[in-house]
Amino acid sequence: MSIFDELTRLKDEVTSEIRGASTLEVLEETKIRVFGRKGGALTTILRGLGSLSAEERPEVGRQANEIKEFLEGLLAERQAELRGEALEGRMLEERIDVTLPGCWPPPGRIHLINQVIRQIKDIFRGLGFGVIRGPEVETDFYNFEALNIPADHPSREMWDSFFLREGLLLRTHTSPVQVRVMEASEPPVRIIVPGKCYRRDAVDATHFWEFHQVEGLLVDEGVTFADLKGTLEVFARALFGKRRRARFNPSYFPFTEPSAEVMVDCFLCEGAGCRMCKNSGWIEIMGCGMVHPRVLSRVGYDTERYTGYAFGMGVERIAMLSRGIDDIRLLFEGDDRFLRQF
Ligand code: 2U9
Repeated sequence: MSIFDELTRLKDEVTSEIRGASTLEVLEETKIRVFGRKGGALTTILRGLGSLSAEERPEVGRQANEIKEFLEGLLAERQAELRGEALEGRMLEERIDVTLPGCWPPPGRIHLINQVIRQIKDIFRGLGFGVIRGPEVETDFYNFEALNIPADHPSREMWDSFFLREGLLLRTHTSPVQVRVMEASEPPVRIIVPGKCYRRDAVDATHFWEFHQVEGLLVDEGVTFADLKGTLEVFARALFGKRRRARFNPSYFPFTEPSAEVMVDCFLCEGAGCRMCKNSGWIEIMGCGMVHPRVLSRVGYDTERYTGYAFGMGVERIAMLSRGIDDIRLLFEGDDRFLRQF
């Protein structure tokens, strides 16, 4: 076979190979086989030009180069075609429907405890009380001494505490904040103090080592137990319903005298007796009393001129009563299946 026939055959063969290449990989193999520097069919022919006779060389060279250019053009064309097809395939495969509804990040919500705190705050704001917060780490003085709870006095047993280093502890109630406010200002004082408190209580359905309180304090000239009763009855009705009645049972706290626990008639059975009120018709919602004169004089208030009342409630208790929850631990577990109900 003459060298010209060989060139023609190569051209025909490679042309149909390129046209028939179904993938870029197959095309690449063909390219290497024909144009590869080492052992490429066309490369070998071009390299061999030197050994041809002087008459043959120019014509063979011309034809070989022509074929080279032709095949290179064809290869590039087919490559572009295959690339286009591959891209189209990927576009089809990865097509997204932008009209489908997106996935919705669940919006956060306010924890039930903070919902109840807000409710309580709103009611007392409407009655002219300011809202104050204070430190959760306290000194023995502010948590106990200033509140007429001396060291070694049996009444300290009412508050099992978490003690920190050197006389510091986690506050067992928010009362130290009221002491600090009284120290810093003269009457009239009219505040409520919401916040977290800590007690070393054994955990059960109604006790947890951390909990929330809202306490209140009002000090002014001429404040009486009647003001306390009227205010807390208004509060109880705002929270538990217009028809509620409040009752005050005698109690004891070192920082108030006299002291009382506040009962409302059961909002479930209207006082007839049920599981909620343990058949008594009444539910205890908070404690209160007239601020002990010793607490007032400790902060330098003139006890001849000023009297005051104070009250305190456990927010978890209020939340559980009003929402029918029977285990306080549910409020601290952070399980959204429970919390999202509220
Ligand atoms: C000052 C003076 C008096 C706050 C008061 C109560 C009654 C009370 C309990 C309710 C449930 C605590 O969370 S609980 O266990 N609290 O019954 N708290 S009077 O008296 C004060 C506070 C501060 C300076």
